[in-house]
Amino acid sequence: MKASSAPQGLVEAPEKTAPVVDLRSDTVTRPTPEMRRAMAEAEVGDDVYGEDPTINRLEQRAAAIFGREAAIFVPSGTMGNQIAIRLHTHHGQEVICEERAHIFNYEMATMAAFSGCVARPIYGEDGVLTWAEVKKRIAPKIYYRAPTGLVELESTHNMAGGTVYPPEVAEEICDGAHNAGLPVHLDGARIFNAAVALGKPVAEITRKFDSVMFCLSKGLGAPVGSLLVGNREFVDRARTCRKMLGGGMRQAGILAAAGMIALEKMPARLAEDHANARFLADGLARVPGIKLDPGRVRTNIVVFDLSGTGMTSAELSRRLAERNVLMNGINPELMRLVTHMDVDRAACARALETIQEICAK
Ligand code: TLP
Repeated sequence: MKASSAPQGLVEAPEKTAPVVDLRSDTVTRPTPEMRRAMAEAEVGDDVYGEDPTINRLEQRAAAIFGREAAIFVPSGTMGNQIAIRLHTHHGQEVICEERAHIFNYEMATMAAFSGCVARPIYGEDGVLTWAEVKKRIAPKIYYRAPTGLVELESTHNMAGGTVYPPEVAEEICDGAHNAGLPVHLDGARIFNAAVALGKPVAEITRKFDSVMFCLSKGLGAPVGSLLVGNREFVDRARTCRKMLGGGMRQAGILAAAGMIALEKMPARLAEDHANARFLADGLARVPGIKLDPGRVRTNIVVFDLSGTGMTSAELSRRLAERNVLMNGINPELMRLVTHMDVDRAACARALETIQEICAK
């Protein structure tokens, strides 16, 4: 057994060659043969000079798909979100977000380190906030209160189980925040999953946000990359900020070539991931000791409570990994699984059977 190199608390892919069902995240997908070919043949230039034609095409296409003036390619979703926070806020302000938000829990306090802001987290049922809740938490303009600088929403909401913002709820928050003089950023890492679940185009469901970050490297299957979209002035400033963070990537067209395929072709297959997640959720709901409402599973993420099984998530992860099924816990009671293009229905059925067998013992 090699020494573990996985981050603490997360299971590691086993060394065995038997087929692994990897449900840890949709970030684990490998580029398709078509993506690899496109990468090999990509026309490239120095993107820091704005001369990478493939990057330029990807950015223009992303802006068009979202109905915006401009977009910028960034190496990760985290960088895209943190650039947005930096550009929308000033040091000493608060950022309103849902308490399980990725920007608050999984981005290394960067909003404090880089933008000098603190989070004002609010619990929302299913990770979804409402204007009534947000409104109450906007800091009153009193000299001893840190002003609110930004409202941030996440859709789909990762840790709430891939939940989707109803467009009218998101729009009411955007309108209310704008009337209060506040910008709204969307962490839309999985916004194409939300769009598929709603049956509406991404441009429509994101139209009122000031900026949107979305990832190519999650359900869309690209190896690397995210985009930040907004108006021209915002994206021009984002370019400077990306450079500050070391995100100027030179011949990045190699990545954009795969990203272009992800953007154009992969949204059409996300419904399959959603159906697989629902299949898993339906099966899991029948396992004694596991608690979840399969009706709430609308995209590719399933979060379930396993405390009734007497196992912790770490123990279940370990026992599953011994049988080549990979899944991570969110905390000792909650487990998350994520479907994606590299796990088909048969693989999901095997994962489910393995959980059923372990829980029956
Ligand atoms: N999410 C990862 C982990 O960091 C938890 C995952 O496996 O789901 N926003 C959301 C909603 C995300 O889920 C993620 C990544 C990000 C932003 C950050 O994207 P990257 O990993 O590209 O920095």
